[in-house]
Amino acid sequence: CGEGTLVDTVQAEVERAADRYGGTARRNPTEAGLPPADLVLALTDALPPDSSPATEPGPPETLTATATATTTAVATATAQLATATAQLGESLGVEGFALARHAGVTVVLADAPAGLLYGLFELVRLGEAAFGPTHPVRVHRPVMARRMLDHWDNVDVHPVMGQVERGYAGGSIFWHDGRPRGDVARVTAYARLLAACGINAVSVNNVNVHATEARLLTERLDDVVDLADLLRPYAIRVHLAVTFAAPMVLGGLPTADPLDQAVRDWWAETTARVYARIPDFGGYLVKADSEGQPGPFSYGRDHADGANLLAEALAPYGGVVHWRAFVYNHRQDWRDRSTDRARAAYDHFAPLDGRFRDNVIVQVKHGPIDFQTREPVSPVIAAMPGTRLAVEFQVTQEYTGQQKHVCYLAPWWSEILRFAPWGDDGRTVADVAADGGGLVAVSNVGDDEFWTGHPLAQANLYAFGRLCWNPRLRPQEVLDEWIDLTFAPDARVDPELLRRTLHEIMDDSWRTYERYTAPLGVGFMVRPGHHYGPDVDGYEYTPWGTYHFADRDGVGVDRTRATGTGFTGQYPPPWSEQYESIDTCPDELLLFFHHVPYGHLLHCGSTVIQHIYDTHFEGVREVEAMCRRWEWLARLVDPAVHARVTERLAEQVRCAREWCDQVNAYFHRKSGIPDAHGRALH
Ligand code: BDP
Repeated sequence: CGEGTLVDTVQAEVERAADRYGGTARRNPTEAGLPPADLVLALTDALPPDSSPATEPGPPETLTATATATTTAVATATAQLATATAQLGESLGVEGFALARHAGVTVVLADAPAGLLYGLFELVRLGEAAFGPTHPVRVHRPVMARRMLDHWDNVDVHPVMGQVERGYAGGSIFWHDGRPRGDVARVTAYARLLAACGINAVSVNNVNVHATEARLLTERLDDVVDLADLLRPYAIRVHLAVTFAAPMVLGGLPTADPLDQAVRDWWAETTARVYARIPDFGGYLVKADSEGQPGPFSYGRDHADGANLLAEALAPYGGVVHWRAFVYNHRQDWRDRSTDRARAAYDHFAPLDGRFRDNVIVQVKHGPIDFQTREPVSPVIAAMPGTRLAVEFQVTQEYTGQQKHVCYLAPWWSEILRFAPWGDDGRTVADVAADGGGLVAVSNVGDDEFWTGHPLAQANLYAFGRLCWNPRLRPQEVLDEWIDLTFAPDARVDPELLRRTLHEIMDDSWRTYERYTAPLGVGFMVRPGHHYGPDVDGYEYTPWGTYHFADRDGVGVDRTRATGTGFTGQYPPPWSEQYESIDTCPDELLLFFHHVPYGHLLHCGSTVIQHIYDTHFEGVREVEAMCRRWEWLARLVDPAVHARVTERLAEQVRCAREWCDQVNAYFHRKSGIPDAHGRALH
């Protein structure tokens, strides 16, 4: 992103802060020596060559704020931090920074302007702690170079999906009824919010590319240019979801065959025009041959041919193509037990390992099916060592309560990121993403006054960005940060009570959600189409490939090599063995991998059927407790926030009871086994 613009952003932010705390802010002081200051943000003169062709590296910049410390103290503190950082022997990189406080001066040092921006937001997170007696030298660098949000926003209102596909926070902040929304203030505020979380890339339209959205690439490129201009000052690059059929639907060619020369020329010329207008354009995002989207299969080509076509066009400008691995047959015969949707991504992509160009990022959903509340990690993540992979999460709560339910997802993402596909001493999912294409998530933001519909769902957006920056952060500490940043100190009568109560409500809310919905990793059981609320058999006899196979004797999907679909064989050891055996398969994934009788004894000591009953009653009780806790906060949070959350919690209790009633009644009727504690199962 443009160097000059970024320094301006940091300067504006420093001025804002200085204003707020009664100080002054100065840029690149030319007076003799450094000015007196409490805070110095300085660029080293070791500016690395910028990857953006748009800008020339400028001279080192210094920004200072407030004026109490002496000039000598400023010079000493800055020099000390520079020396300490140099001694660490590692460069800060384009986005990293070092932070320390010495002799009454806090210094943020970066090699490039983006580092200053992130350093400033770290200062905001630290608050007073950054201005205490001392703060040791800390170097911060993002673990993931790519930290991306995908908007599933339609430009036109889609007749079924509306303005935002799977959006639960009102309309799009980018688009309205076929046109750009034009809300500059909102998009700028969003860019600032994302930069504060650490996000540096945004795809601005839905992966299901309909007619109007397709034209963003060509005749409606101006709309994208405008968004890029608003996001750039916060170090965010714009990406575009494109249709594979673009050469036909936009270019009038008779084919979109990736090996056809005219098609290649069309992509090259079109991409050149994009970069002429947006020199720091991030690249394309493609959903191909999936759920009705066009792709290379129509021409007898594979996904490497398809992805490489776009990569070739983007390569001269340093752009990338995010090519999604979410490819499966959504028209399967539910009677045919040999087709397993869980296998699909691996079956399509693993054989192509090594064939993708360097600037292709294969974007893999974290689980093999589709963003369920519980799934094993996708085996694709361990199967493509010769390919850059990005792991995709879903911040928007399609399957996790649609921002009507409290469901803090960071514990779930953290579990996934720490998972070691090759066994405990091997690399983790986070390592694979860090070495490859980073992390991507579907955004949960809309034009709602609280941004995310449910005010507590903001924590998921924040946590995603923070886990991209550092996947080893603990979800509770991320929640602490979010609480501190979200609830202004003056609004808090009792900050400790607020913090403790929010932790009690949110820390375990993902597991609570899991308890009252589909059991033991079996997934779905949601109402077809919109995916909210329970419908145990809703998908059971449909072509979508999401089944639980419950009958009078048992439930679950046999994905073993011995007797099932063979999916367990897609994992490397030890997981291929661990999941294959009913004795070693973790309880929480039992029904994902095995079909078992209701009386099967889990490791936790309960039978499957009793576990279903118990967890569903427990889940409802936990939501009821959340409601009581939230009531205590009536005096501590903004009344409008309190009212919105209260209203959503009422719906969550209603919906949790409905889940509990339907799931328990369903399995009671199927199995005929009563509850060991004699509770009514309806
Ligand atoms: C599913 C959503 C659907 C998306 C699809 C995707 O239901 O709306 O288009 O994922 O990721 O979860 O492409």
